[in-house]
Amino acid sequence: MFRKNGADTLIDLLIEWGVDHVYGMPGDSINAIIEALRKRKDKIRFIQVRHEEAGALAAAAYAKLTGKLGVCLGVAGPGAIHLLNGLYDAKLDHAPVLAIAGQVDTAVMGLDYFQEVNLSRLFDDVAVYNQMVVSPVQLPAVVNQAIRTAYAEKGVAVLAFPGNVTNMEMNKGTSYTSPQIARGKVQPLDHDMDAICAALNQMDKNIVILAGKGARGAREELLTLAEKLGAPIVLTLPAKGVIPDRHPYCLGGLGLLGTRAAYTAMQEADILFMIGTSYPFTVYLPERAFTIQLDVDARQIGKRYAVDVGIVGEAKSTLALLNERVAYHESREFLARCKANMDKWWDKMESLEEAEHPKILPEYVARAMEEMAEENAVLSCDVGNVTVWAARHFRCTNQHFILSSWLATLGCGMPGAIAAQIAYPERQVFALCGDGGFGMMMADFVTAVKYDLPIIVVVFNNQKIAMIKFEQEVLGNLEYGTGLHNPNFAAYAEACGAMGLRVERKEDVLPALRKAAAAKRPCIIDVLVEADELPQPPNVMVEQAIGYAKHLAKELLEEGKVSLPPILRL
Ligand SMILES: Cc1ncc(C[n+]2csc(CCOP(=O)(O)OP(=O)(O)O)c2C)c(N)n1
Ligand SMILES: [Mg+2]
Repeated sequence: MFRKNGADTLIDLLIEWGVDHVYGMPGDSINAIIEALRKRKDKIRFIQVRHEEAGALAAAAYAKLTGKLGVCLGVAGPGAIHLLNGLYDAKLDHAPVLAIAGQVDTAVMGLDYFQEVNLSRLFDDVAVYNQMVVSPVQLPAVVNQAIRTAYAEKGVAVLAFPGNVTNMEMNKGTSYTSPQIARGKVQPLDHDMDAICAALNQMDKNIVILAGKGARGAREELLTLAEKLGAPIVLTLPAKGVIPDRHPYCLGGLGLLGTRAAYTAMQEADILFMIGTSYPFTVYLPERAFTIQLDVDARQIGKRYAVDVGIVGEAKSTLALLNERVAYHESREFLARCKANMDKWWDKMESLEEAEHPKILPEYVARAMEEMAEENAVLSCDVGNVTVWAARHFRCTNQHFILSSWLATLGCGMPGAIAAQIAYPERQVFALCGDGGFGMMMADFVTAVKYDLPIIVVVFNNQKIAMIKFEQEVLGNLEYGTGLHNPNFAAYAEACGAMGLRVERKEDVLPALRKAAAAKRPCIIDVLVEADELPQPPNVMVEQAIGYAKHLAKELLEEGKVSLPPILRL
């Protein structure tokens, strides 16, 4: 009679945990796992990727979007190594992911065998749970514990399976634990609530709310609080979309990619209320303000910035409690000033988007995407200047915006879109990529084609890694190593069996987006955009100005010419 082996049991357990797809590339040490996936393909889909990094990035993005476990798979040695970057993305963004890696057979382990890599060491830093499964007896409990830990610690669990273990028959005496995790609610202490209320109930103070990703899902509570306090809300980039960008209380983002209004509000804040964020760029926070920090994770409170009152709790339920207790602040003067600043900012952004220019301006492309994106679209954003255009010129209403927030790994955009389309087959999904970022993972565009995922990849093609060019210039250096030799990405899309649209004129941007959206098939829109458009910071720091001046002087001395950016329109 057919008895289940280790691989069958692993896949059964994944199904019991509600995992409905796995990203990976088959091979040697994981052949038994692939066979087990094949046998259960009615319940769990195997998404074969062309590079394991794309699989791991997609698993991370899936977990960020849905809160559910993302799962990826790679063979011993090279496959496992390829997973690493995507796993770090999950680690840094606190996304629950399970990585399954093959390993050489136990008979040859420790003998520098073909494709043998010390996986326990390789994954040591990235994983919250990191085990090699050496016997079928241990397998079910360890698989369950790995997944439980990934959920409980919102991190990466790694399981390495020697090929022979996945082939072993399950023993009769194996103990089966439960594939489940208990969930609780993190609630603040009364005493901490009293302290926050006392601080927030002081009248005539300028209160600024800085909301992060932890505030996702708490839109209503956040807006009620802001309304009661007369406090503007600044959003960190991972929290983009938590409240609509054009909401009268919203001051957009903070920092290099942020808005001038948010910068000014921080300078004027008497009280800063940080909610669900461990914002890293502390130079943009007030020099001195009474600071309250609310986070579900006590380790984040006071980590990088002096905090006067820390409070542990979930954003939604804690803000609901708080809203019952905070007093209504009559004064709207600070809020009105912030809003006026924000109106000015939006006017500037609109003038950048609409500016006449011989080439297509990237700001215009982001705005055109905003115009035609559906309310519940998912935007998966890559890293580079393209992040600035998306942050500032795509005003979210209800769209879900994801990116590699903390690792900021180039190439995350397209795998994120693949995961989004798998998670939400009915929703419109865009990847916003620079040519550098897309180029890193472009092999996996065929994965979208293979699995009929109608993602729309918009490539902001400036034939440069433009963000780095800008960094070089503000450091006072000359541009070096930043040019890209690109293929025609639209032709590439066609060669992959998808739709490809190359856009060289501004008036063709919107029609191309509409055509792509109507086609409901995978598509690349290759938009040739102005390369020298500067992502101006909201406030130019003295060192940046000096650096830029040095760069111009060097250009003049070493190259005999100065290439001023098209227009410094801000
Ligand atoms: C894996 C990785 N390598 C390098 C970087 C450094 N980096 C950040 S942005 C960037 C350039 C992005 O270029 P592109 O995708 O063309 O976008 P653009 O800035 O031109 O809009 C680079 C190289 C990174 N973040 N990740
Ligand atoms: Mg580029």
